Amino acid sequence: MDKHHYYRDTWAEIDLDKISQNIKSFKRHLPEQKIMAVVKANGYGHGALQVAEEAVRSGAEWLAVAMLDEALALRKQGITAPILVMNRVRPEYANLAAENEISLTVFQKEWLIEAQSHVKETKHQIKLHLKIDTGMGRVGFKEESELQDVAHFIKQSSVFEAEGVFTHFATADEWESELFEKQRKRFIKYIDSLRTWGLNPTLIHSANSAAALRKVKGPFNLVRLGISMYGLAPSNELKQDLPFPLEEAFSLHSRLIHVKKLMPGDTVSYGATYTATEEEWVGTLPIGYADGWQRRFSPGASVLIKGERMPIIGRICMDQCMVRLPKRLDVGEVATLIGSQEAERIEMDEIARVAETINYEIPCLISARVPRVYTKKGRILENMNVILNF
Ligand code: PMH
Repeated sequence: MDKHHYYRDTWAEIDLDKISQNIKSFKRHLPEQKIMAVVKANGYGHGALQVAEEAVRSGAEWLAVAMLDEALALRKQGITAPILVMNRVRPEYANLAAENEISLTVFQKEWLIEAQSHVKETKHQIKLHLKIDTGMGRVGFKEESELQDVAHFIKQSSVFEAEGVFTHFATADEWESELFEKQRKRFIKYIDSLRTWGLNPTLIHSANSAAALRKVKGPFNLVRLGISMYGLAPSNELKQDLPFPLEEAFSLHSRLIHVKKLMPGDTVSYGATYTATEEEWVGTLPIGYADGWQRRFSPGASVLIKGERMPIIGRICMDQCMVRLPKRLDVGEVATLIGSQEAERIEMDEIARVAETINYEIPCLISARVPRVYTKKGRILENMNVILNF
């Protein structure tokens, strides 16, 4: 049996050409900057390995993930590009990271002391990116004195190498943000301080997608691209004024598995929240909240069948949901939940709006139960079905 095959009638399609186009657009937009492709959370639900490969092919020099497990998985699957783990890895695993040529993020002096005590040999230098908290309030050095101690500690150490220094913006996706400017200035000040203490990390990075789209100014040489690489805008505000078009890579599809006629008064799904007012046709799709097609999408979300919009009705169940059809349609008909059919389109942002959340959350939560189909030049390259891949 082909371990990557799938048998269910629901699948996500990831158009790798779109990822490539987005990266190439950024390279034209910011020719002086290196690109770090952020592929944490299984590539925002798109597939970390496939996105990482495509990103590197398209000119990204670096990859970023949130945790060591994600980085090791990429290494195991043959990815050789440099990888940064952006969150805290336990100091006792610093060696494991170094052996796998994985760069780590540091934002605590104690971390360095502990990590050093675990390092038995210095064959592999531990490559570090210093994280500065300039206003995100999440992780990062805040106190100048601590940073100064750390700078000296690293300078004197034969174990550690300060490969990079970075910060993260909290409001880069808002045009009129004072905090954004404050963070930018604070970061530049920290970089200057590091230099006076004799530490000159090669990579200096601050930008996420939003800051990269608006070309944040400073002595920076790398941008960390997540959401925009997948073709989604970081906010509705920035979406109104993009410097180049972003191409959505992710689409979601299913097929009608049942079609029936309702009589006036018949109800649909748990809680009987939908009641037919006339004779109507209803179709069932084999996708539900366990697939990440969340309960809060109904009422509000629609699907496309034969290029026409149709509303999801009643509560979304664990494995299924129902659609009001304009007429009798055949079992097997393709329904697009995110993506295009003929002239109609359902954007990720439409679903995010219905769910009162941000577009980031939607593909991230499309679960492992939904097989991913990878396409390039309109042809299927690979099917990935985690469920059967054991
Ligand atoms: N750098 C860091 C440190 C991040 O946490 C993220 C995204 C990115 C870069 C990429 O940002 P982008 O997708 O806007 O381009 N992190 C998160 C997060 O923690 N929650 O939502 C996005």
